[in-house]
Amino acid sequence: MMSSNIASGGIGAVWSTIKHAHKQTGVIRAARALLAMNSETGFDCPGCAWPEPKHRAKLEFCENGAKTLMNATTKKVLDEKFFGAHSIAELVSWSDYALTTVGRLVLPLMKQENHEYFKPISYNEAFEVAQSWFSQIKGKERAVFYTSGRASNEAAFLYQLFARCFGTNNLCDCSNLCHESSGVALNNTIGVGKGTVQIDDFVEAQVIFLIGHNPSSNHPRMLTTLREARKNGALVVVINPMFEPGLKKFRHPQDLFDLVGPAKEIASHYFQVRVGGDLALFNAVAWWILKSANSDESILDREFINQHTEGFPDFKERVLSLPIDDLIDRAGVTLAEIEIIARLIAEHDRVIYAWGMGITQTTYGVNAIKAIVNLALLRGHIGELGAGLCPVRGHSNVQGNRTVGITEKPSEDFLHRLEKVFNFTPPTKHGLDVVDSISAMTEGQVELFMALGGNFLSASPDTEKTSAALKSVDFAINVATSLNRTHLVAGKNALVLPCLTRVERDIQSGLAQITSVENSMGIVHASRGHFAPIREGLHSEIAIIAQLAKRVLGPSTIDWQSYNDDYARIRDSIAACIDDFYDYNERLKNPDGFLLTNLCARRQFPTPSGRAQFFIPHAVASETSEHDLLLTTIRSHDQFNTSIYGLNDRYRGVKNERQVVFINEEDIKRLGLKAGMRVDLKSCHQGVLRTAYGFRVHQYNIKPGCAAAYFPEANVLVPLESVAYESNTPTSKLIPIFIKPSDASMPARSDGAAAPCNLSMAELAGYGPSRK
Ligand SMILES: Nc1nc2c(c(=O)[nH]1)N[C@H]1C(S)=C(S)[C@@H](COP(=O)(O)OP(=O)(O)OC[C@H]3O[C@@H](n4cnc5c(=O)[nH]c(N)nc54)[C@H](O)[C@@H]3O)O[C@H]1N2
Ligand SMILES: Nc1nc2c(c(=O)[nH]1)N[C@H]1C(S)=C(S)[C@@H](COP(=O)(O)OP(=O)(O)OC[C@H]3O[C@@H](n4cnc5c(=O)[nH]c(N)nc54)[C@H](O)[C@@H]3O)O[C@H]1N2
Ligand SMILES: [Mo]
Repeated sequence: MMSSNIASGGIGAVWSTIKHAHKQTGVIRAARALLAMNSETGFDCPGCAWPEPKHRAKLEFCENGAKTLMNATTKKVLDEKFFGAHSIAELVSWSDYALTTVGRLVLPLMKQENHEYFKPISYNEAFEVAQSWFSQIKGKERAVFYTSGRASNEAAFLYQLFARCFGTNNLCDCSNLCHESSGVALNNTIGVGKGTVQIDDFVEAQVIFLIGHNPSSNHPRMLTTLREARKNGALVVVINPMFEPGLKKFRHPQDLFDLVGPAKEIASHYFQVRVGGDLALFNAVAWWILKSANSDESILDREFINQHTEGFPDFKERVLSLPIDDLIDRAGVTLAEIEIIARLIAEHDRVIYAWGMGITQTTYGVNAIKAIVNLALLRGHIGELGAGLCPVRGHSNVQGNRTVGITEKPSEDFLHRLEKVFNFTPPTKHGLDVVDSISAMTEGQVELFMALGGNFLSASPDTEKTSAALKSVDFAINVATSLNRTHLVAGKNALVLPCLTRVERDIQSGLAQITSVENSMGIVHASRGHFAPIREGLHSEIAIIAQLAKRVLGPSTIDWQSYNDDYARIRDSIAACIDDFYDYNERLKNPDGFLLTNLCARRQFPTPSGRAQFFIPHAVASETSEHDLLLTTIRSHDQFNTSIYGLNDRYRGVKNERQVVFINEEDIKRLGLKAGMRVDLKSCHQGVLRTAYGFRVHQYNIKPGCAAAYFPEANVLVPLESVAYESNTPTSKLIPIFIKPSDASMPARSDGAAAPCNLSMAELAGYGPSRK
């Protein structure tokens, strides 16, 4: 069990950073890298999307950003000898940890059908091979282009232009698995799919909600912001089924006084909601506020509601008719707790609502976010200093990728602009998102898969189904910095094209190039490479896309080579297509970058009616089938998504392993289990049984009836067909499971195709005493 005096940050963070630096980069090179990162003339942290504060510390980084950076600046390379010595089949058997830490990709690689080894080739040979593959495709929509959120605005814009010139909108991305639910919910309510706050708002806020996210591991620099807010008297309210020790106490790792003094409290309030219970919880809070408003109207912001919103009367009527006992039962909290949360909202004018994956990756995730927006609208907590909505983004440029056109559902307006600026007819039919791409692959409708970064296989749900889907594709092209499972599995024939990382100098036609990114708060700023490339001749992502486009598209109205030679020209083209990027090159010279227009922050809502929409909740039918526990999948402190930097999860007390399942003491007893024992986890969806074998029971302070296991190890349990309504995001945070002690005769880890579910519900319940 965790100890209650664990604090996030502190000496532990410093020590962990040094240890990692020592293994990956060397301590001096690491120190140089850390000094350049997030400085005004350096590069953007390749980790998360949390913004830099206006007054930057000399060293502006966090432990986890530092680990991501160490991996990018490692001196270990995968050379000819490496690929001669290890077959693809052997590499597939390696753990994600081993693949992450073995070294950088520096050689273009080719896999040919039925060959056991990757063959190193030159970039030029690779482009020729790719050209011949593209020319064989029987239909343009039979190609899928995936993007992870680390590409710069310039690379992302060029990539979508290439895909659309080729003839498809199949531009799925990691957002489909991440904040898609936020985009959908915010677009439908306030008219813009982004947050409304700036970092300064946190310092002014009276109350800050942290809903379903764990900044102590995933956005550690946010803790510095929260600490400032606490100093100014703000209350920080956590809503999370797991007790996250790192959210309770914090020591700033770059502040000497903080390292030795008492740890600072972050969370002032902690509510342990049931997994998937957030929609019910926020509806119950709205119920309490509206009911109280019957006797005291002043707790509503009537002026805001009248001037800026639509749908209030229907909303009020519906919410007051909701069965409150049912809501609190689903939320797994008491009415007294609902009252405390409601009062925090009703009695304060400056409230920020921040949320993450705990909300977006659930069946009713879109509605849960709309229910959060309802609360902000009731109280006018939007577009005022210290108040607003804050979806906390993941990848460092995931928001920017969307802004510059990475989406399978482009707006008509954007396509018209592309047509006008580039003189070609872009496809108008909407493309495939991640889940639909996997289904299309399974049905034999995809011939070519290309990925600009990311790890499509391990990031997607239903690992075994996704693996089979990727294997069925004829051709796969992965542009990447380090080796991962997708590169080993995707495509009967495959290319892996290594590229520069953001931290390396990118020289084209003799000139050092800059790129740009957009952070979680809509600020676009420049990023400059600092280190010499790990290998001479290593191409940038932009160079790879431009060279590929030149060859695949042949004579074109677009001068791809000029984009390759000078990235400022790409920015000019972005500005020609998206008004908000006017004077892009000029404005990028400002060391703090520039802010994209956010109408909602000015209380202007670009919805069809010009008003923010109240969401009218439905009475929700039971969302889960029979189960032993509701499983959520989470990140450890030592990973960045599918890159596993270490095997510890410091704050949660896990050491040297990842096959663990977090269960409450009460449930361990109820299910006849013992802490420390190995168990198999089973999910059954639409008649298909999925199993994750051999997880160790870790007794933990998690909401009774709920369990947690790490992503990507538990992805095998997430059914491809189980998605959030409206956003089609896999429900990685809400998986009903059965659990039973491991059968020693079963394989130690999940390895086969999903077996048909030939057990009856009653037999399945035998996996442990059922809850009901
Ligand atoms: N170091 C590091 N930093 C990262 C990443 C990383 O892997 N490592 N990933 C990046 C990316 S792409 C993203 S999207 C973000 C992710 O950052 P987070 O959104 O923090 O992601 P998760 O670790 O998935 O955290 C989910 C949190 O939600 C809680 N939770 C689970 N289920 C529920 C639920 O039903 N309701 C509520 N209220 N809470 C729930 C979990 O207990 C956990 O604390 O971080 C980014 N930053
Ligand atoms: N069960 C479950 N599944 C989840 C989640 C969950 O919480 N639970 N979270 C989801 C979320 S929020 C996300 S965002 C996705 C993440 O999905 P992805 O973004 O696809 O996955 P990553 O692990 O971030 O991708 C890492 C790989 O990107 C490559 N890479 C790193 N830097 C660069 C670069 O600069 N350029 C290029 N070209 N390549 C680079 C490296 O090869 C590395 O192996 O996973 C999702 N999957
Ligand atoms: Mo993400």
